[in-house]
Amino acid sequence: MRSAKRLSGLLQQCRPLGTQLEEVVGLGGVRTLITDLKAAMAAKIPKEQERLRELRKECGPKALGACTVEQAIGGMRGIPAMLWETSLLDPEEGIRFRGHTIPELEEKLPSAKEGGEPIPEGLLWLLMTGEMPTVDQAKAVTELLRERSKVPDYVFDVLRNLHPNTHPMTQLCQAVLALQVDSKFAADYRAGIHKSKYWEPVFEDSINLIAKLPTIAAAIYRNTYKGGKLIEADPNLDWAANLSHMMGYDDEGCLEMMRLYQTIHADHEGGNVSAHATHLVGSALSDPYLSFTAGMTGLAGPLHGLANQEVLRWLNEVRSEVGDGVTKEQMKEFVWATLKSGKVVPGFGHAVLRKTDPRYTCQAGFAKRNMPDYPLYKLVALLYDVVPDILTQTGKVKNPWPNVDAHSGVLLQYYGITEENFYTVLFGVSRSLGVLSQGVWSRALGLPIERPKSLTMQAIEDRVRAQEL
Ligand code: AMX
Repeated sequence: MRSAKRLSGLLQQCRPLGTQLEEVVGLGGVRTLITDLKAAMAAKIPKEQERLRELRKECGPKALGACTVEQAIGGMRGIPAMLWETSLLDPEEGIRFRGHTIPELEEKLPSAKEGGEPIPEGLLWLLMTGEMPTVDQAKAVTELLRERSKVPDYVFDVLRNLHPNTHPMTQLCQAVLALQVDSKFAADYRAGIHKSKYWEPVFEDSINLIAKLPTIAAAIYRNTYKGGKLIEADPNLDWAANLSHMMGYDDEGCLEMMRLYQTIHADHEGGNVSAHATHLVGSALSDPYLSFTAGMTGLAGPLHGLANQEVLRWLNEVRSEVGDGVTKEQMKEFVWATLKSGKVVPGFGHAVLRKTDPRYTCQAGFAKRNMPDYPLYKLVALLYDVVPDILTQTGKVKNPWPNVDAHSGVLLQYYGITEENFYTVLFGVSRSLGVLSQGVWSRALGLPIERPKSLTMQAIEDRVRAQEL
């Protein structure tokens, strides 16, 4: 239980930030009603720093698990070797964001309208502070992001001057790198900021970047597919709905879909390529623009985020070969043909999950509610009946069930966003919420530069031989 002294310490932490404070002391301790996200973070950080210090002191030498030769060679699967606070993945149950499952988020996060889909601003509050936000707190994040959403002209210039065939994910990376000139962390570091304060400019950079990503993504979309005619943000819309609006999609259903899409793609613990790359590069004290770009170049790989583009391409191949009324038998043949040609079935399998991805289930639920007769939805539902059995028959696939990417394209296609090469950009915008929130905590907790040990084959052979003697 927190002492009165501790509580007053927390309040002192927040006061200098000029926030109107309203704390309620209940059985669970302090539930903050502060609507300023940075002040809420400032109130949380000292307690978590203390918790980590204790953990290190008390449990530092304890083992979390061993590393086998197979794991060292096999992409470090299952080695518990990273601290990641914003989410945790259970192989059977799927992701929990700060302890909450996806169905819980759908129920508890504030929405833009009564009974509507959650808004990602609420999730950002949850990821940053660990607390489920009130409606006012989520609204304050919407405001914060709106205030910082203006994208400088030089970013648009960079985008306009790229080769017209530049992939949208490459464009996203270039635009984020162009923004890096404004990094507050890089400037403060040059000026000699004390390490106990790193988290503050990292927080500012992260919020600035998250705020600008919808405008950047929409500009990439409009430049690449709509002749470069950009659409201004609507000051009455929230962060995700504005992304849809600036892309040119104002249908109420599409706004709701975008809110849900941007919420569920945000985080998937720390070991996946985009999260780990962001974390690794950030550990060298590269600022959030540099580290997020590293994450995005990883998300652009077809075994990771680009799979949602690949799923659509693959479904289009099915449709052009077999037509819309494809039967179960025809689908089976198509899946086997894909495998026999040495390719993966995109949207299926996972390095950690061993059941259907709850992000898939959530999107399937949205499709069932909003587009039950859409042929592509039916086609993806047919895949669910066919693919897992075939992947199981190969005898080597550890998880034959669909992942998040198997379903997202269906939702986007339904609302007219048909350009599948763009899909991973939408994934990337959402991913910023998770990896940048963790980035703030990594600096607040003073996590060190990452530097695992590597070995040559000779060194592995020598170590194993030495154990056998
Ligand atoms: N289709 C065909 N083969 C598959 C497969 C699939 N969907 N999933 C796994 N396999 C194969 C692997 O390629 C590997 O074959 P190999 O031994 O010949 O190299 C074997 O099964 C064992 O792999 P695994 O341990 O089950 O999976 P993994 O951890 O090595 O890889 C993943 C995980 C996601 C890369 C893999 O399942 C895959 O390639 N899936 C298709 C691409 C995809 O949907 N990616 C998106 C994942 C979610 C995300 O990050 N956004």
